Amino acid sequence: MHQAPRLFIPKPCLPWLGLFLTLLIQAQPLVIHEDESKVPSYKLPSLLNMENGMPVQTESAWVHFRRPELLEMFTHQMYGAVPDGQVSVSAELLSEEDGLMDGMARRKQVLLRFAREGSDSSAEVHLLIYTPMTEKAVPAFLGLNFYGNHTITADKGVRISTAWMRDNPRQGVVNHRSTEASRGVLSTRWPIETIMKRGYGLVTAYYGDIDPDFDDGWKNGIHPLFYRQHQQAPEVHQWGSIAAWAWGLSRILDHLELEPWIDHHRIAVMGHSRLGKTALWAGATDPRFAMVISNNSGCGGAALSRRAYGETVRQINSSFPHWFCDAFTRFNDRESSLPFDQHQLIALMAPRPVYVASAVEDQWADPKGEFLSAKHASEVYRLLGVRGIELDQMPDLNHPVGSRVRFHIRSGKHDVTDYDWEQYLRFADEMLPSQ
Ligand code: GTR
Repeated sequence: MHQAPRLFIPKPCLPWLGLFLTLLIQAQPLVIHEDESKVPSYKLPSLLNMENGMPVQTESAWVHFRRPELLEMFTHQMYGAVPDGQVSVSAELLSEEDGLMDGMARRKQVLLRFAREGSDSSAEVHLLIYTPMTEKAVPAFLGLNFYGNHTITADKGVRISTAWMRDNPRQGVVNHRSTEASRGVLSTRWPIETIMKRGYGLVTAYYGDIDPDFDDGWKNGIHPLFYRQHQQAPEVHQWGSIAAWAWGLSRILDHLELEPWIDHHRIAVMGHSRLGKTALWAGATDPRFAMVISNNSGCGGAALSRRAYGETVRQINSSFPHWFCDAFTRFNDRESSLPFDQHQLIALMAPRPVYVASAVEDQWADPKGEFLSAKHASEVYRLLGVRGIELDQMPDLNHPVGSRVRFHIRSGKHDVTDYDWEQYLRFADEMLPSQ
């Protein structure tokens, strides 16, 4: 009888062989495309059928059954659950000044301190609040920023952040710390004077105050405040950084409920890119946000995962292993087996107004996938008796479409521009009218 040849591997070589095979697998090139013809055929999971197949035909069935079911799936399979834990928050007013911007605006800086009894960890979040000098409380935009509050304005009264930052010498961040040179470097993204003139407040905080944006094994930021004894890292279904930033937005909203010049019933949460993903998750988890704005949020935000166009699930989990919960890696290269897709995330905002904005040169974020999400989510808005997006095709450039779900694709790159803000302000004028 013929015997199969046996491969003899000396025992001491086995660990090296294992390492070699692991490296070989990891070295597989990631298949990333920005080519419409390579989008796999896919079927989106249903919005208006329960997981057991039961149709969802009434507002009550959506509110009480389908919405919680979807929220639960996104929580445990993607963004991660916030663990139980009693964290105390205290607020300290650091400064308050009136009559800024030719007498038009006031500025407040408030420090929120998070602590937990028995834990050495704590976190400090610096809020920057601008409001117009009106006599009544105003609606406001709330958004996290990428490099500290002082980068959104040249206003010298704004404290320079001392927190850890991603290095960026061009923007005045050296050795992971901001310098005076970083003041105002991102001001084009925050047209504060226009926002004030239009009668809105603007509230921001540095996202790294809540959780520094790097994979540090979960030692810093807000996560350790929630650990049980001897716990070192979040569990497989527990929160990543995006969920932590979104949690931080909700805590800021708690504080805004106490701010006399802000109408906390009319807060639009907005964010760009990874912070656009964060704004969407904040809107999904906290219905107190009256409006949600996603600017170029892409993969893990507004873009449909199943299209695998531009950034994919594997790519995002590899580049940013700390953004989502560990369970999300199970869907690397397996987008079609995700039990949900991002149109369902947008639908979690319904019937609140939601704006999804794309840019034509931001193919990495898959503008078409962002449009399709917004469009499909509109099915739930219809069920709830309001209009979303009725259009089937991507609209022309710089031509916003939709009612309570609105979308535009503008010319230009991955960024937040005056054009974007003009649309958000108009949307807010329409959807957050004064009471
Ligand atoms: C990219 C990432 C995107 C987006 C962006 C950003 O590197 O691939 O998902 O979030 O960063 O936040 O600027």
